[in-house]
Amino acid sequence: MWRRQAVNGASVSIRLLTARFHPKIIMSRKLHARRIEGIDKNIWVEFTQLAAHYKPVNLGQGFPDFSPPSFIQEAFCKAVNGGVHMHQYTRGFGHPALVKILAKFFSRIVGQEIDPMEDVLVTVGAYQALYCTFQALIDEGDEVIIVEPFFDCYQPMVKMAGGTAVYVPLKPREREGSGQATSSAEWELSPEELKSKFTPRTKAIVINTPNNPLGKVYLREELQMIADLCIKHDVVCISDEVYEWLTYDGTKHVKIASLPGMWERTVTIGSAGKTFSATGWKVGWAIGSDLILKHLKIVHQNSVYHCATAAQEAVAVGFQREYDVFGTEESYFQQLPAHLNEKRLRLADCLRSIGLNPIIPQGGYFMIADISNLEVDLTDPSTKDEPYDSRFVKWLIKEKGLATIPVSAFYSPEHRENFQKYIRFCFVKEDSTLKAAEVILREWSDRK
Ligand code: IK2
Repeated sequence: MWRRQAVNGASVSIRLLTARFHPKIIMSRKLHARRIEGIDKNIWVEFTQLAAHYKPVNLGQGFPDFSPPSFIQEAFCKAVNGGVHMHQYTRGFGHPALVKILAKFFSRIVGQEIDPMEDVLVTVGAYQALYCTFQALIDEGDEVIIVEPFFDCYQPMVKMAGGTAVYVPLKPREREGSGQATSSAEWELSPEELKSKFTPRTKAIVINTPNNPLGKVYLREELQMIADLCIKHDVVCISDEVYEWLTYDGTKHVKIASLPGMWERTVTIGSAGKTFSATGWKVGWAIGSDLILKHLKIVHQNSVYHCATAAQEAVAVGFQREYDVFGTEESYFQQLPAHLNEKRLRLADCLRSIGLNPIIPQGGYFMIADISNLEVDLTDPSTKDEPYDSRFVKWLIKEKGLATIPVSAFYSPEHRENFQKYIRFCFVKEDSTLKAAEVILREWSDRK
């Protein structure tokens, strides 16, 4: 049905969406593909909407609320003003300047000659690098081992690729007496348990170091144990290292791709968003042997094809600068973790002072804390079927004006029920934001 209506002074015909045009009525077949069934809920969609509605102090989603360093902002402005070619398509698998410097930079770290044109793929954030990897490597019936807790998109991406996720947990080490773990270093993989998850159908394992949400940074020995299993069972390792520069207390990040025999079977995933505190730019990459990367490129060329030229140019300039000052005090890769360490300690002090038991992260953007000591009357009927941490977090947003993220979202649907007692705080925030969060938490604690 059509109706005439005035729009900006002109009379136009508007099509009214009546029942006659409703898809439910005109389509007799189901509209969605089976591969997207059961993955409709998304923690970031849900909590971003809640944050937009209630405008809480936001220690929820992992993005800095401070500016990226001036050298990279200037590089972006220069790129945008850099002539017509900065506004047009560049090389689909990655802007030449960016793949060249990524290859040069990471060759030095991995200890392997990385070919910029063959071994690097630039993507729309680490998200798309993960998506290309799963789509390119996983077949119907393949199993993918995922270490829990894990960045939530791994499981739906494995499902969309037709694979089956098999989970193995990081568990807090048993302590003498009744004390709980206080550091992410105490969360470990059991070698026996991990070994038991490998079957003839295992195609890949996904690890994330430093880990989101826990902050665990895998030791070389732990990575060697994983590497040995990958080699023994001829399995690919997908190593999500988006927080690679953010380690604390002298903890060293080790790339599993740098271990003997692992370059050929590892896809390493990175993010310029996390590297340069510019998450909105959505520039990421996958690096690995061309024997694997060529398959990711097929997915990329037939889906996204290309990423924003000016943003890639700016990231290239940023990496060139970091290459030149690597290992010096001028390096952003040294300055950022030092700066974030203060925020990490500050948040930990605050959480302890109100009786929470934070798990101190060795790396990354986040700190999780046990909320089981907190007595809260969660009577909101709209959340009654949700895990306890999710109900708690919604209550905290609505009643106290503070946003965090429930840690059960980083567990598989099968295991979520057993992990409802932690919430995740992002400490990569301005001091004023952390201060506002402290005021809320302390006032609440004083009133209890
Ligand atoms: N991999 C991990 C481990 C990530 O944490 C992220 C970004 N997560 O941020 C949201 C949050 O946890 O609050 C990504 C991949 C995706 O990175 P990118 O933004 O480059 O796509």
